[in-house]
Amino acid sequence: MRSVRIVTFALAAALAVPLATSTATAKPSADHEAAPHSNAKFDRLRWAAPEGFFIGSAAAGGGHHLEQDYPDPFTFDKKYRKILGQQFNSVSAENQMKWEFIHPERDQYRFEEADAIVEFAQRNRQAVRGHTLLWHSQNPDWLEEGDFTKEELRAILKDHIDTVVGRYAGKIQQWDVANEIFNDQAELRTEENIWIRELGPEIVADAFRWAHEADPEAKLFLNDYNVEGINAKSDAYYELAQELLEQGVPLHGFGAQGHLSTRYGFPGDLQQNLQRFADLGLETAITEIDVRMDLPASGKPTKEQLRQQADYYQQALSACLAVNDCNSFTIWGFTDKYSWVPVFFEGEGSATVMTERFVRKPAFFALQSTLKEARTR
Ligand code: 9MR
Repeated sequence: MRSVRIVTFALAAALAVPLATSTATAKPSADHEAAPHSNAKFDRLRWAAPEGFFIGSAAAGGGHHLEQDYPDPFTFDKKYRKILGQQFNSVSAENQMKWEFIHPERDQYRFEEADAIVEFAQRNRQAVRGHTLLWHSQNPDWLEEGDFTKEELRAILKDHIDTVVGRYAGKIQQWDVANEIFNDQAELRTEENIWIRELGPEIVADAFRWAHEADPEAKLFLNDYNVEGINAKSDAYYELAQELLEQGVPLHGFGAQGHLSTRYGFPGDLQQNLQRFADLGLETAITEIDVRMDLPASGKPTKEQLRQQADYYQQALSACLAVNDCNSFTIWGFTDKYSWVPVFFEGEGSATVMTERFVRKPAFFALQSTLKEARTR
């Protein structure tokens, strides 16, 4: 499915003046995009961050990108790679470690792209978030449509976890072991999720155990969307987390993805929600934040929309910074050029912190100043 991409080049001109103020050399013109990415260390998000705090971005590639008319962003967009390396001290594989990508045939793994991300991260002294091992989506046809016995399926999952987690052992900071296992009614996805459907809910605990055996250093996470606030779905995770911990399952963290929209209010109880997981002894993380909006006919967000977006990013980051052991905050891409949002939500977009031409939006500066403030506290 191809869909319309909203072109927001005009934004560069509109935002040039206010956004250029942080660097003395920035020229107030549409093509000043080269200037703001100065080499000044303190100008970068990763250097603004407090000691031990990880500010990350998805590394764009695979998934919806395969249907767009540009080459693989992480592999081929030099400017994109440069900013990814400079600004962030954590990266997540947007699609490159998902089953359909990394395990396209039963007896065939495809590691090139995932290897490249891990190597890039090591070169740039970045942590890596691994995503993901047990999910209902983006599974290869050979798996979803295969005719396997329960024993075979169990062995397939264990082999996958041993192989993928084992390959990057010691190099992945956090793994999203189980992704989106509850639906929006806060029920376990007992039909959609092949593993839970065929092997029962206990398979979730096994996935954590196998991942832990394969890489005892990696922190193992549950991860989902619409679990930012306290609601039925995050309650379901809270209960599950307690059960797993009581059983001695190596569960270490809870990730709230953070796919927010200005259509809905900011989840004001985010901090309180993260805190209750922290109180269980878990780490927490914001793993995939973006803040989409309904774009006007011009395709260009208004100043007020950008201000509101900056406020959402800032509030989310502040909530994480306020909770002990919320040490990782990842944005789901840093540029609108490669955002999944316009591809999946017609009429919505501008969800990331930089325009398609890498011009920083108010949201970028909101993150930067919030990090700096936390560092100097
Ligand atoms: O950003 C990803 C996009 O490229 C893929 O096409 C899409 C397919 O489902 O998945 C996107 O990433 C998702 C992530 O893996 C899990 N949480 C929701 C993210 C946005 O859909």
